[in-house]
Amino acid sequence: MFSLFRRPQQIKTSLTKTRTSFLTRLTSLVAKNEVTEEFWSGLEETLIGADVGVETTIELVDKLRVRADKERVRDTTRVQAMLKEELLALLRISAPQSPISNLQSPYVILIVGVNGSGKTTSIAKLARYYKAQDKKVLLVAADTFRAAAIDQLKIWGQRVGVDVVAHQPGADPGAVAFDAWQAAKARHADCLIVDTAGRLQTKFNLMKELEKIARVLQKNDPHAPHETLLVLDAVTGQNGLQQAREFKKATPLTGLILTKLDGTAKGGIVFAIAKELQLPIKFVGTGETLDDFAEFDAQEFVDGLFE
Ligand SMILES: Nc1nc2c(ncn2[C@@H]2O[C@H](COP(=O)(O)OP(=O)(O)OP(=O)(O)O)[C@@H](O)[C@H]2O)c(=O)[nH]1
Ligand SMILES: [Mg+2]
Repeated sequence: MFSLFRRPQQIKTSLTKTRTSFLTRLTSLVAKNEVTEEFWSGLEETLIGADVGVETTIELVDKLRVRADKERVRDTTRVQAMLKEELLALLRISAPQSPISNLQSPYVILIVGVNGSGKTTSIAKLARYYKAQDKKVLLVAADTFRAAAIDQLKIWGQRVGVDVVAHQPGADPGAVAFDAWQAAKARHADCLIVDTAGRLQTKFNLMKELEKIARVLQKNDPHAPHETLLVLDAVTGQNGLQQAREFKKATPLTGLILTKLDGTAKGGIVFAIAKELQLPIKFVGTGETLDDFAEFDAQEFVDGLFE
């Protein structure tokens, strides 16, 4: 939809590392041209190697075997085509992007994730994304745990040209969020994006803090936050999936931002995430600059793996 934001082939380009390793292995399997036991176990290894995950891989390959039997498929290239179809089907839960409704002003997006996953950078990218749609965006520095985190968000705010609401380091993140919501209302902002801490003394504290921020926002608007997006670093692969499970237990997530797709050969994690968490991937980070951000597109993603 907002094509001004998407460079052609952006997702495909960011998948270079994943494709190089996945497609090389797949191509040599398919070249043998025989659907044998060895072929199936090779396919399993290839998928697990791309970090599709053991559970998701086994289910996928079982499904393909049943289909191949039923449709009397002997040809490996046909199996490859079936694999592409099944991978795409796994991603079909991906919801449409998050259109900002004028009815929910401000539209509140809470950004959560472990430290270093790319939250603050993604917030800057997201701010720019909505700004490009003529939305007025306000950022909230609710990661008050690290002094540098507040400064970092302010610098991004300046670069993107959006205001940042911040308190002193160590301040109560709930109080910052409360004030920021009031400021957003007074300034007629369309969208409020909340940066949160990725690390506190304990994981328990972190989850409690996220709950508290949400609760405080709800004092202003019972429907806030309208979105809670988990930022996940694709490089961390299956560990990222474990983090996602923990966040999902603590906060009602509405979707994911998958960062650093450009830095990993394990882009197959996308399938494990979709399958296991049943959460849509809404955006992907494809590099370190503001431009390196795209709406997730299942078709482009799967095409990018095979071409
Ligand atoms: N290559 C690449 N690097 C990224 C991407 N997104 C973020 N990064 C880098 O990842 C590092 C951490 O990003 P931050 O945005 O500071 O992460 P954070 O989650 O806010 O970290 P904390 O505030 O410590 O919790 C930075 O060096 C970013 O430039 C991406 O899509 N691709
Ligand atoms: Mg940060």
